[in-house]
Amino acid sequence: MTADPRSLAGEPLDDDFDDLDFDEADADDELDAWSDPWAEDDPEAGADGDQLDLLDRLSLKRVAGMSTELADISEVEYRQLRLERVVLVGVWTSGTATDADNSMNELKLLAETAGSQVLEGLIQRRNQPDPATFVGRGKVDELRQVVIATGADTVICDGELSPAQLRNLEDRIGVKVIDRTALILDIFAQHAKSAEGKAQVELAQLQYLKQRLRGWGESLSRQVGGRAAGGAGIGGRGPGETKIETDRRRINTRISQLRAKLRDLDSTRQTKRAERTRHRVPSVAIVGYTNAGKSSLLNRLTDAGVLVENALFATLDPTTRRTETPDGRHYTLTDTVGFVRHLPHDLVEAFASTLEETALADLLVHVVDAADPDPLGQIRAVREVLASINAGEVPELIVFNKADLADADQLTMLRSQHPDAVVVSARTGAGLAGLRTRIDAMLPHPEVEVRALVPYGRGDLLNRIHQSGEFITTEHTADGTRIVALVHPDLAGALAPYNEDAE
Ligand SMILES: Nc1nc2c(ncn2[C@@H]2O[C@H](COP(=O)(O)OP(=O)(O)OP(=O)(O)O)[C@@H](O)[C@H]2O)c(=O)[nH]1
Ligand SMILES: [Mg+2]
Repeated sequence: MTADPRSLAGEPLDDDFDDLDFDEADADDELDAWSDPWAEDDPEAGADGDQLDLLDRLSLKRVAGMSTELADISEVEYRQLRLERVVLVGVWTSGTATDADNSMNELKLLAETAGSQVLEGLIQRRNQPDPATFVGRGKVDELRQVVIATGADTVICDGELSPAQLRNLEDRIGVKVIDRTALILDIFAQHAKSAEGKAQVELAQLQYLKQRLRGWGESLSRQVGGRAAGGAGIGGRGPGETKIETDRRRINTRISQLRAKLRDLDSTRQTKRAERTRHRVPSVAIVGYTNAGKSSLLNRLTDAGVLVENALFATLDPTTRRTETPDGRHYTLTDTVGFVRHLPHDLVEAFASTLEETALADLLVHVVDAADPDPLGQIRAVREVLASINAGEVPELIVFNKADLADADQLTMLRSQHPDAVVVSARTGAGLAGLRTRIDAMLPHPEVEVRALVPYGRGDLLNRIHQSGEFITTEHTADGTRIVALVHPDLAGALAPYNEDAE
């Protein structure tokens, strides 16, 4: 493999790891000092509704990142991310020291969710990441020393690295280096359960991998092409083809297969959606930062029994449940994948059909973890993703969750910043009645006012009004039920024979 043309040795030590870093002397203390919001397992953790597939999830925990089909593509070099003992590295370019800390803590949670043990965290203050080595070039040796001292087998960088950065760092440090994007993709791969989820994740991984084929180490040297190598395989293009080209071609083939499969799966979803639209069932999408309590809230509101876990990206596959407003109007609630700062673009693209549900919802219930160190930052990050999936215009109801955990000052601050928000605890159930009422108020309301005398034989019509419309008055008479109600046009049509307007 060609070395980076710029020699990395002998660069001036123009930048230092900041105070925040955990340099060798006090590394252990610093690491211990990290506030770890998940450090103590909460004995009540099972209390947010039934979780049908928790055991299933636990038993899946250590399964490596890539699916079997992929192993085929990657006799090459796709590295299964068996992250074991890792050192985290961040470059702090802007924002406060607290922001930098939060970002590293989040990286730590991501790494732990992927199943690795975090040995050390280093952060460097710099105007921008070094184009060749991410951290300053002078710092790479220092990083290498930390890796040796701790016995780490992987370095995880807090950002998206270019292929050249990955290659340079691996060459200089001598262990596997991955970036935040690969880490998130790995968690998604571990957590995907449905056929669609798996295909979406694999697609995103391949897109990511395709850009980085050259970044994956020395075994990707030029292969001896064609017959010289002992006979060209089917599809081999003869002498001179590089292994990278073959791999890229196979990846492209797999990508097309996955796209076709996802299109098929999407048509099933479209059918279901069309059904709901036809019946005028309003839809509410639960969105929010990962681990905010979206699934807990869905369980609380509907007894859905979906997985709740103190882990990032516990939910990947959408779950939709029917529920009703306090006065009996039906609507659907959908829980789906959580967001994160800098959600990898490949993932957003691969999950387009899942995320489309969100863009087409009548209302977004945006769940925010009120006990997080930076809830307002989470709101911004979620809104950015929403805008990127064309859901920026859907009406949004902010729900501050985990009110039982959040401190009173923070809640006061959040309330003043977002006076229209609802404060709840999915754990204790506090505020949920109020939330239902607010959802009801914000759902689209049926627009046609009808006055009709519905004969007693047509209880079905009254039932439809109950489920999709709103009664204003009802009066039982000898000839039937006299009603004034708001309904959708199709139901107004069905009621037309009994209309009393014409009198
Ligand atoms: N104390 C407290 N913990 C909560 C509350 N709601 C949820 N949790 C916990 O927060 C963690 C995450 O909850 P989930 O419902 O899985 O969160 P999510 O938003 O669906 O997360 P992802 O699917 O991973 O994005 C779990 O450990 C829950 O037990 C709450 O109101 N109070
Ligand atoms: Mg969830």
